[in-house]
Amino acid sequence: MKKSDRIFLQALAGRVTKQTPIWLMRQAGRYLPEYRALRAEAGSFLKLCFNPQFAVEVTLQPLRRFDFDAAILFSDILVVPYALGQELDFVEGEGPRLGPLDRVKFNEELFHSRLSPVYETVSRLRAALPPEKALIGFAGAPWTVAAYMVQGRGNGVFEKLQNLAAEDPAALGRLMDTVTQSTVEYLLRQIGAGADAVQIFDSWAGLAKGPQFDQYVIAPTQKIVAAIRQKHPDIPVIGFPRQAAGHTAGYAEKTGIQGLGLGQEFPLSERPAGLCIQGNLDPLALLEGGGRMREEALRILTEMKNDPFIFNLGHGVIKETPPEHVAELVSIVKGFKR
Ligand code: 1CP
Repeated sequence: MKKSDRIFLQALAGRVTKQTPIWLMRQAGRYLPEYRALRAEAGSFLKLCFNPQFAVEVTLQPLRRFDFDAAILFSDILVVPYALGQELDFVEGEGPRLGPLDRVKFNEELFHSRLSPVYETVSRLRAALPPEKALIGFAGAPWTVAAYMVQGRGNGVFEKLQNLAAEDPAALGRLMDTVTQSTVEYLLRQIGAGADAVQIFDSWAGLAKGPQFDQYVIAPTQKIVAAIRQKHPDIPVIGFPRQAAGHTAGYAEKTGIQGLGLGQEFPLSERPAGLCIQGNLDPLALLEGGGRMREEALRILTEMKNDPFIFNLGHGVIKETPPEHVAELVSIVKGFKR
């Protein structure tokens, strides 16, 4: 068994694999009772992220239940602002809260020392995973991370980010540069510790309008991809520019990514060519299960039959999702002959 035998990596290398590889965004998390138990034991979400023993266990939980082809490091995109010196707290039942921006600064030593438990988690994971399973590292894209940093929380609108872009683009540019530089460092360390691929989550790419899209979504992502390719030409990068709509093809072409994550709203018939596609099943179909889930999964599998493709959702697993639906989805995907 060689690394190149990992079916997930074959798809990213542009091969049409006999079976369709599958993993799910947020495959570790609150829909699993064993996650909720460990989360309670750890006491807080951040303690879970920064304790390698807990983080390894939570990452592996979904793979013990389901035949996924990849594990994704258990962490969060907001550990980067934290490592840059911004206060971070996850409020029970509400979500992340970040402190003021004035202390944010890239101090290389402090940054890596704060994130060292994450690197330790990655290296333990690679050692623990069976050879046929890939390990995905990740980070938020600079635009999405900056959105939380400027807004101080998630609200889906991020009006403070929009105001900063309009009123002080130079300040936003400096913040984006800091986040871009530190994200490169962070992903290179994850790769050094054993990540087989990395995903860049740009969950709020859809908020970048007109010329903002090239400036704030494509350009920083292109820099990150180029820096990774320079040091690790064999490590694929998956970009997930959620709700990028008409900007999606330009993103795929200009950033230099090997894999493109598509949300459920993106029509597969309009997918860009020349790279591996990932995603697209509506998380609500998985929540509902039964006939609707089967029909939608088979529609996607059939449409992607002759292309390099990784099965996934268009966004994360919803926390009310019954785990049995996930088991059934995996068996539908694995049973589909290409
Ligand atoms: O237990 C809990 O209460 C915490 C819930 C939770 C979990 C399970 C959060 C808080 N983060 C995570 C893990 C996580 N986050 C992973 C782990 C790996 C996996 O997928 O299994 C990943 C990849 C993320 C990435 C992430 N965090 C994104 C990008 C993907 C997406 O969902 O769009 C974003 C936007 C975040 C921020 C965040 N972290 C947590 C929450 C609730 C949020 C969203 C905040 C908001 O906008 O309201």
